[in-house]
Amino acid sequence: MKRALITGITGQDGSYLAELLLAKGYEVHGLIRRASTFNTQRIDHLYQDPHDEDAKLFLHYADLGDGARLVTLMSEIRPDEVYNLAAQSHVRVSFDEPEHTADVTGTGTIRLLEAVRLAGIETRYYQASTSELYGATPPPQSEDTPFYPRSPYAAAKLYSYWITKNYREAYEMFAVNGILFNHESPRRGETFVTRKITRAVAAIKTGRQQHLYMGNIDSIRDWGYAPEYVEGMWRMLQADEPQDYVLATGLGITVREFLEISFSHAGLNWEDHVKFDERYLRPTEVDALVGDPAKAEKDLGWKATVDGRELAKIMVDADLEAIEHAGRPWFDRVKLASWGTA
Ligand code: NDP
Ligand code: GDR
Repeated sequence: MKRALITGITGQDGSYLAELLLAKGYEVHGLIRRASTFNTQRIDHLYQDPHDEDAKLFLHYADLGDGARLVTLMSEIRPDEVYNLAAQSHVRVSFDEPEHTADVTGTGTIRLLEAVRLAGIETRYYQASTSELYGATPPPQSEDTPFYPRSPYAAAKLYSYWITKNYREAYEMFAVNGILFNHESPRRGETFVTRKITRAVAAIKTGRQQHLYMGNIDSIRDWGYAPEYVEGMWRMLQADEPQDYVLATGLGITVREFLEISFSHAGLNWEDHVKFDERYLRPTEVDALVGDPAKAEKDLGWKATVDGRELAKIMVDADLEAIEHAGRPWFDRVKLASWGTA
């Protein structure tokens, strides 16, 4: 049985990846942050009593700011595969908290890579790199396109990209970067633009909200469907050689078009409800990201099947259903979980 360690398991991607690896028969270990309230909503449906002999999912308190803890856990768990998905991942917030973002999203990566090295284990390492690295470089963007980061978040991820590559070359580690374009789902964090829109559509449709305040709606993004992207992460670690790959759909649409599709899918006109608020603008914007995923398709047989237009409808339906059922859209059944070790 293979053993995997996922940082960021409580996030959108971490939850889908945990599902995927458990379905493949892995023993899965996830790092969670101690918080004053439960933060495991996205994985509560995967809960297994750790006293159960058949338990395959285990959670450990840790933070990417605590290098010693990472070394201890890496030595104890000795995973075959490590997926580093943890980050302060919000671009707008990174302008408000640049130092914290650098520490978690940048320096956190070297702490984890050092933990692998110091534990002296043979493991395959996945780094969650991003299309934000391309920043001001116009599309289409591929593995060969030069980087031009436009935010503290992207600059921190640039460090993580290069240090991952450096550990691959310096220590012959199987360490790869997945350069993933935006990917979304009903589990997407509520302050990213797609989910902000689809939640508002559901609230407006059901009479709970009147207006939606937005920033720059001219930017273009290549939005894909998160469950398909975690499959791509896994495939990168099963390859014969460690290489970096772009995952994208190849279709770019504007935020405005995502608004139009989402509102009209619910029988609404977006222009009746959307207002501008400059607080959602960024000091430097990334105007257009559209990926070229040809290498992943050729080498890994990976291809996105859901694009941004389809995704908007999936997410609106899920948020409408969530309101109807006053619950979480992605769970068939929610188990009462008590993960803590304390
Ligand atoms: P989320 O923001 O949904 O999840 C981030 C995860 O990181 C959460 O589990 C969070 O924990 C954890 N985390 C944050 N800070 C720390 C810390 N100091 N120590 C340990 N864990 C921490 O991100 P996504 O799932 O959307 O993305 C996964 C990764 O992929 C991120 O690195 C992101 O930057 C990157 N990425 C995402 C893309 C996307 O479109 N989704 C595209 C390209 C890259 P908690 O739940 O406690 O907050
Ligand atoms: P992004 O995602 O910055 O691409 O980073 P986000 O959804 O936050 O923004 C996409 C675009 O929408 C514009 N926008 C708004 N964005 C938000 N959040 N809120 C608004 O009100 C709003 N109005 C307009 C933004 O300006 C931007 O152009 C995401 C994150 O998941 C990163 O972690 C990841 O690396 C990249 O995708 C790829």
